[in-house]
Amino acid sequence: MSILARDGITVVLGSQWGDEGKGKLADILCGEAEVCARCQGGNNAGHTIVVGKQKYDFHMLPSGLVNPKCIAIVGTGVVVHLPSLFQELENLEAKGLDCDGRLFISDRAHLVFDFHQTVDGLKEVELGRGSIGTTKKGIGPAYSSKASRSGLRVHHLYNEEEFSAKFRTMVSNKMKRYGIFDYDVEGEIERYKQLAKRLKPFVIDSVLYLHEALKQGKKVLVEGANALMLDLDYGTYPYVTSSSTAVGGLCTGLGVPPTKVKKIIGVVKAYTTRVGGGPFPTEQLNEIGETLQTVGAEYGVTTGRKRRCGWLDAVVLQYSHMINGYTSLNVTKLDILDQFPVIKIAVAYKLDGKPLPSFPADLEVLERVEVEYIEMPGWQTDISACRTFSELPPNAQAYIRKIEELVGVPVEWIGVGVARDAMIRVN
Ligand code: 2SA
Ligand code: GDP
Ligand code: MG
Repeated sequence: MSILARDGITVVLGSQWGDEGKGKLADILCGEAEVCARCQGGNNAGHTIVVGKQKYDFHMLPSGLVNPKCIAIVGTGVVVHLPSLFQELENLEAKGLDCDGRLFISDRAHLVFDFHQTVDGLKEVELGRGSIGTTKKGIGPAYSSKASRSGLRVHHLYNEEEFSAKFRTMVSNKMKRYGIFDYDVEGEIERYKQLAKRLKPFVIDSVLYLHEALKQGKKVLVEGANALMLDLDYGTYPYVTSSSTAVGGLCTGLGVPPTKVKKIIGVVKAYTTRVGGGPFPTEQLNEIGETLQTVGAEYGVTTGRKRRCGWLDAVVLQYSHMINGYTSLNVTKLDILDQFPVIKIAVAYKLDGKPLPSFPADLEVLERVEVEYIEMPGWQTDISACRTFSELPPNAQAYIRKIEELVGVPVEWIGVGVARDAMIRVN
C-alpha cells in the first residue's frame, strides 16, 4: 500500500511548536517520493534523521536527499543563506550522501545575507527581556526585506550591477536603522560573485519544474519546517518565526495549486516542546518537564538550546487541525512517555472560570488561562521494540486512541525511537 498520496502532493507539517520529528517521517516517506521540496523557512530549521549508525542534521536542504533516488527542491518561499547552504551540502556529502544533480534551488527564492544575521542579533538585544529567542540565522530580517520589496532573490545574482547596487542600499538602510556595524560591503559583493558561479548549476524555475513533475504523475513530498504555532499569522505572535508554516505556505512557497495537495500529515509529539520565548500553557517547570527534557534529549538541532517541555495540548492540536486540515497524524516520541505512571493531556482552557471556545489570539489572555487536564494511566513498559499497533501495551493504545478522539483525525504513524525503523504504521 502506498504511503504517499497516489498522485499529487503529500505534505508533512509540524502541528505544535516544532521539533515534532518531521525529518524522520519525511525521510521514511521519501522512500517513495520522487521529489521532496521545502516551501518556507531557512536554516533556522533542524531536522534529524537517523539511518543505522549515521545521523544527519538538515537545516535548509530537504530531507529527501537521504534517499538516493529523490530530487530535492529548495522552493521560492525558502530564504537561502548561500554560505550555509554549501556548508550543509558539504557536511552531507562528507557523510556519504551523493547529492550530485539531485538538488535544485528556485530562482525566485530570497537570499539571506550575513548582515541579516547581524540585524537579527541586534533586534533581539533591543527587545531585551521580551526577546523572541530567535535562532539568529537572519530569518526575520530576510523575510522583512522580502515583504518591504527591497530583498534580493537568487536570479539577481546573475545581474551583477543590479545586485551590487541593491546590496549596497540594503546595508546602508540597515546601518541607518541599527547604527554602523562591522561589515565589509565590497568584500561581500565579491564573495557573492563567486557564490553565484558555484550556485549556477543548481538554479531552476521551480514553478515549471514542479508543474511538469506533477503533470507526469510524480509523487511529490513537501517537508514543512518549524510548525503551526510558529506561523507568522496563526502562531503565538510575536513569538513566531517569519514564514507561513501552515498548509497555505505550501502553495505560496512552491507556486502550486491547492487542488494538488492530496495528503496532509500532521506530526504530533506525544508531549509538547518549545524552544525560544513565548507562552506555553502546558509547560511543566518542574520534575516532569525536566524528565521529558532529559529522556527526550530535547536540545535544539541548530542552536543546541534546551527545549522547554510540557504535556500534550489538545487545544493546540484542535486549533492546528482547523487551519491545516490534517488527513492523518504521526504521533512521535511515544517511547519518551514510557516511564510515567500518569500522563496528562490538556483538553480545555478556562478564563475566569469560563471555557474558551478555541486557542486565543491575545497573549495576555493566554497568560491568564487555567488549563484543564485529563489524566491517562501510563504503561511503564519499554515500547521501543514494538513495530505494530497491537504490540503496544493497552494503555499506550488508549493514549493514541484518545488523541484521535480529541483531534478527530486518524493516527497513521507512531514513532517509538530515533531510528528510521522505529516507526509503527497503523493500518
Ligand atoms: P527564527 O530564528 O526567527 O525563526 O526564530 C523565531 C522563533 O521560531 C523558533 N524556531 C524554532 N523552534 C523550534 N525548532 C526550530 N529549529 C531548531 C531545532 C531550533 C534550535 O530544530 O531544534 O536549534 O534552537 C526553530 N527555528 C525557529 C525560535 O525558537 C523562535 O521562537
Ligand atoms: P523536526 O524539526 O520536526 O524534524 O524534529 P527535530 O529533528 O528537531 O527533533 C526531533 C528529535 O526527536 C530528533 O532528535 C529525532 O531524532 C528524535 N525523534 C523523532 N522521532 C522520534 C521517536 O519516535 N522517538 C524518539 N525517542 N526520538 C524521536
Ligand atoms: Mg527541529
